[in-house]
Amino acid sequence: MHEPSDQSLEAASPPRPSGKPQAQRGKQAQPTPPAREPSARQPSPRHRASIPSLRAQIYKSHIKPVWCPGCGHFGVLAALTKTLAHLELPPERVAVVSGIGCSSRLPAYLAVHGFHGLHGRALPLAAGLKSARPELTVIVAGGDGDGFSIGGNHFLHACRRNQDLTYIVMDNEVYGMTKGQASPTTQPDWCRSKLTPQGTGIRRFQPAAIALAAGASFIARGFAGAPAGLTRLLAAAIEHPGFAFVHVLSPCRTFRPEQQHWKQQVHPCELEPAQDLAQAAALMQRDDGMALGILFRQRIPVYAAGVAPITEQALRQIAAHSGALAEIEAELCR
Ligand SMILES: Cc1ncc(C[n+]2csc(CCOP(=O)(O)OP(=O)(O)O)c2C)c(N)n1
Ligand code: SF4
Repeated sequence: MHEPSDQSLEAASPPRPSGKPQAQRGKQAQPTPPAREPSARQPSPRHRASIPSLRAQIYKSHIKPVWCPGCGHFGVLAALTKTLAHLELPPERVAVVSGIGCSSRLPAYLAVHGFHGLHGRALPLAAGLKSARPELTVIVAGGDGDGFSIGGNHFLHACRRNQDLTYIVMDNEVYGMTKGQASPTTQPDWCRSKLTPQGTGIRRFQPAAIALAAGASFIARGFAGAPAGLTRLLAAAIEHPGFAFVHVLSPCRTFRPEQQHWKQQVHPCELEPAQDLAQAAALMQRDDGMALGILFRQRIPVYAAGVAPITEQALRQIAAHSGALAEIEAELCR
């Protein structure tokens, strides 16, 4: 896990405007950051309009992305740093957790806490982190391969658990990092991979509809090529109390060059965000996969895993059972 640099911590803790509601995730009572003396870095009111883009820089690490030129993931990185700046989240209060893939490199490029985990295992890692450190804003990032293939099981359960996490999936309908194999969201007749020269012939995974069916309380779709809209969606997702899933169409320039046409194909979602399941299900049925916006939003209880302190009594119970457990183990290993 890497930690935000001292410089970013220093630069990134502006006093929260007193009237602003505590919009941070976690919604637990949070200590107010100590007031800071005005510093030379604070712009004059005359320059205030440029604050978001200037401040977004402090969330970027010194590491230069190794993504191919034109990769959609650049747009997601830019939108995310702008979102963090817009929400005025101090870097030391944010953690970005990922799995493996080009998209999963995201934490390295951010100056917030980061954990680059195992393929498909970002969500359970993030669930553990959020349970142990509920005051953190925990953002999970990865690709369609990472999240819907090897990590598909975790996706379903994260949706239904409704823990306060934001999950950004950068969907390019391909495994970019391993040189272009079909992923669960690839069209069945896509035959440009040597592994599937005649296509997979398998129906596509429908991320938004599956998230709805699995119980996600916030579902949105953004486009990496429209960073302003994506920034608004990410801000809404981070502020949503509960599991917020943001499906981002993020083209792979190298293995899916035809995705450059997505710019002409995306369109705004036709409806206000659906709030009841039947309305959302009807919207999903008509969804062409290119509609951008908040598709579903619902307030339901947020799962908050109280990390129960281990009591004396619990320890005694464990000790009492350990003899029996040892016997079972010996029986099984015989
Ligand atoms: C357990 C395991 N299986 C397979 C891999 C190989 N692998 C690394 S990244 C990846 C897929 C990445 O695709 P995606 O998540 O869609 O991200 P992208 O690279 O397209 O951004 C695979 C299969 C691995 N690292 N670990
Ligand atoms: S292979 Fe595709 S997903 Fe990976 S960095 Fe290159 S363009 Fe992006």
